[in-house]
This record gives sequence, C-alpha cells and structure tokens, in this order.
Amino acid sequence: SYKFWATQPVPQFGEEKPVIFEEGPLKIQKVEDISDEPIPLNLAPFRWVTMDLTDEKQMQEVEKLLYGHFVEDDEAMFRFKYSTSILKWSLMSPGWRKEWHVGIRSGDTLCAFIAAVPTEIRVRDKVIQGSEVNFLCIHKKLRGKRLAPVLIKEITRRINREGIWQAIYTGGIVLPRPVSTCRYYHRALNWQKLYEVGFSPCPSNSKPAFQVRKYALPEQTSTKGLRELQVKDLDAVHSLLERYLKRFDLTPVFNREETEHWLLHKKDSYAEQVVYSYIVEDASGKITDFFSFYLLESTVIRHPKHNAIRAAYMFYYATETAFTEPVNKDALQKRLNDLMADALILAKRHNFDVFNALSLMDNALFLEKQKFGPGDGQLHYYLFNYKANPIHGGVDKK
Ligand code: YNC
Ligand code: MG
Repeated sequence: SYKFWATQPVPQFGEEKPVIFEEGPLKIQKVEDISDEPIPLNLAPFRWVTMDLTDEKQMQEVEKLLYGHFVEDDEAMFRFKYSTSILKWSLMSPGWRKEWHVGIRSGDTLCAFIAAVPTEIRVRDKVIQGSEVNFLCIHKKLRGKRLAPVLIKEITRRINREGIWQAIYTGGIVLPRPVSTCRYYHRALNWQKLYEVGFSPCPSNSKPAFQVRKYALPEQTSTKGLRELQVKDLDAVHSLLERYLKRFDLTPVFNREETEHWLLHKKDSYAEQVVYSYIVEDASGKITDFFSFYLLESTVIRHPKHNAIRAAYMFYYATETAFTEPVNKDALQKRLNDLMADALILAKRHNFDVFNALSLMDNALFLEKQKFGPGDGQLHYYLFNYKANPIHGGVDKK
C-alpha cells in the first residue's frame, strides 16, 4: 500500500530472505538518460525554486517554514526548531550544491522544501559516493496532496544529474525498507524543566525533588587532559575517528575538510554555536579521545512558561582504548563512561536541558550507567537504490 515507494529503487517488504546476499545498487542508470527538465508540478499556483542559502532572507524563509511545519512528536507537544546556524552547518557542508536546496513556492510564499548534501557512505566494505537527504517539509495546509513524492522525485533527478545514484535518509515513520532501526535515549540535565513541559513524567513511586537529585551532576569534569577541540588537533582527530568508525557497518567517510566542518565550531561563521567538541590530550601531547554533541532546540508547542527545550545530541566520538591488543571491553566501557559523564557536565554547563543519544555505535556501553532512559521515538535508517543486509545498531562487530 506504499503507492509511491513501491515504484522506487528501494527494497520492498516481503522480500526478506534469510540468506546473506551480495550488496549493491538496485538500478543502474546513466546521467544522459536523466531529464534536464524539472518534474512537472501540475498543481497551480506552485513553482519550483532553488533556494540560495547564502542569501540571509532566503535562509530565513527556510527557517520559518521548518519552524511552523517540520517534525513533531506523536502528541504534537514539541517540534524541531532548526536555527539558521544549524541549517547552515547541515546544508552547507563541504561539496554542497545550491541546486540541492529545493523549494516550492506558491506565489512568493515558500510552502515546501527538501534538501541534500553530498557524502561518502561506507556500507561494510564498500564506499559509495552518495548524498544525504533531509528537511522534507510541506506546509500543514498542503498535506495529503501527494506533493512529497514530487519533491522526492525532483531531488532525485537533481542528484542523479550529478552522477550520484545513492542516498541515505532517516525518519520516524516506517517506509520500505529500513536498513537499520535505532531507539532514542534521553538523559535529563534540567529535570524540573523537562517535567514542567511534559517531557519527563514523574514516576509514581518518586517525587520531583528525588528526580532532581537523581539527575544532579558534578560541577567539574574529571578526565585529565580534557579540553575544547582546536584547529591544531584536527589531523589527530581525523585519524582517530577514521579508525574508530571502521568498527561499524554503516558510517560516513569523512576527509580532513569534512572532519573540520562537522566537528570544529567556527565563531565567525555561526551566529550561535552548533557543535561542541572536546578532546583528551595525554601528558606526551597525544590525542587519545574525543567526543562531540550538537545543539538542536525543540519548540514547546503552546506552553505558558517555556518556549523551547535546548537538546544536546550525541555526535561522533572515539577513543584509543578501543584499539588495545588484546581487545579489552571492560576498559573500553570504563573509558566511554568517564568521557560521557564529562560530556553531560559540559552540556549542563552550556545550559542544555536534555542529552539525547541513539542506540548505535558503542552507546549501549554507557547509556544505562549515565542514566539515559529509552524514549518513545525510533529512528529508521534508509538507503536509496542500494540493497544491503540488515545492520544491527549498537553492535560492535568485533
Ligand atoms: C518521509 N518522511 O509514505 P506512499 S524525514 C519519505 N520520508 O508515499 P503526501 C514519506 N516518504 O506511502 P504529506 C515521508 N513521509 O504512498 C511521507 N512519505 O508510497 C510518503 N511532515 O505524500 C508517504 N518531515 O505529499 C507517501 O504526504 C507519500 O503531505 C505521501 O507530506 C509528507 O526529511 C511530509 O516529518 C513528511 O512535512 C512532507 O507530512 C509532511 O503528508 C511533513 O501526500 C512534517 O509520501 C515534517 C516531516 C520528514 C522528515 C526527512 C527525510 C526525507 C527523505 C525522503 C526520501 C529521500 C529518498 C532519496 C532521494 C535521493 C535519491 C538519490 C540519489
Ligand atoms: Mg501533499
């Protein structure tokens, strides 16, 4: 009953086979066979536009559309609030193309959007020149009109015109067919506020004062040699991250420039700090660990006291402890817990209300101990035009 997705080069439900199959593209095409005309928009008064996000006014139009109409939770209590800073960070990463920031206007009003950036994706041993698609958004008054398939087909066309045939994307809804599924975990930093906005319930056997104490954190971090990431650390961090990501089956492949873009905060480029990265430098000056998180607010819909929740999302991290021979899982678990305890303290210091993480990478080794609790939300990972065996999140393949 997926009328649109049944026509697309994605694995369909019911095709599961218990055997392990050869992984690769589902459909092979040539650039010259891809139309250079936009997908027809047979719905007056709509027209295609390419958004120029270097133009502050157009960037603000995208921000405004998402502010009112992007992803909400099931009970419509919270909605993602992407600032222009986080949009710039997400959509103007190395290799970005203006043509992949696609809008639909009705008259002068931006009423739908979809975007992509290029990225190398590694699936097990194969590296794909791909794209990452996000920010699919249609104005609430235009829902249910089959505009989403048109937006998806148009961005596919624009990506294909560049000789790129694969994409990765995520979503809270089930579509044909997830390659992996993760659960969201949440760790309260400001429990009282999360309680007031209805995010954190008070367990029936507890009291608010007890919950506040349960989530209290020390003022000071404890890892020796921990400090903010600086430009001079980037080669070391790039190498450490590259080696660490090899432990997992589905990851991006970052070059040095991308590592810099995704991890290093640049004061002069962003109105507001988006990414927070910290490294550990040992006595000999060697960088042994790093972790990072980014800021994404959520609007609290219709609340008398609070407008927004400041959420920290766990981003990339790595530690040399993973590479000791012989492999010592207890040491890895201990080190990750020490690092993440400090990440919580730093996020609290920067006035975050909650720390979110997914059940992926090595997160299973610290989530419970650091008092993260499972949320209602799932995040499904999808690959477009690529057949891959299921990938189990949170499993260290070694
Ligand atoms: C979704 N999230 O199933 P079927 S995540 C993909 N991703 O098709 P209509 C989706 N498809 O079932 P509406 C989808 N949500 O008939 C719905 N669909 O096959 C499918 N929400 O279209 C749906 N943003 O226009 C159905 O639906 C068809 O008016 C129905 O619009 C949907 O960004 C939407 O959650 C989501 O703004 C735009 O509800 C709207 O309801 C909305 O009648 C709030 O559409 C915001 C929201 C989604 C966030 C995200 C990732 C997007 C990935 C898109 C797929 C990319 C594929 C790769 C392309 C590049 C390929 C290369 C190379
Ligand atoms: Mg629609």
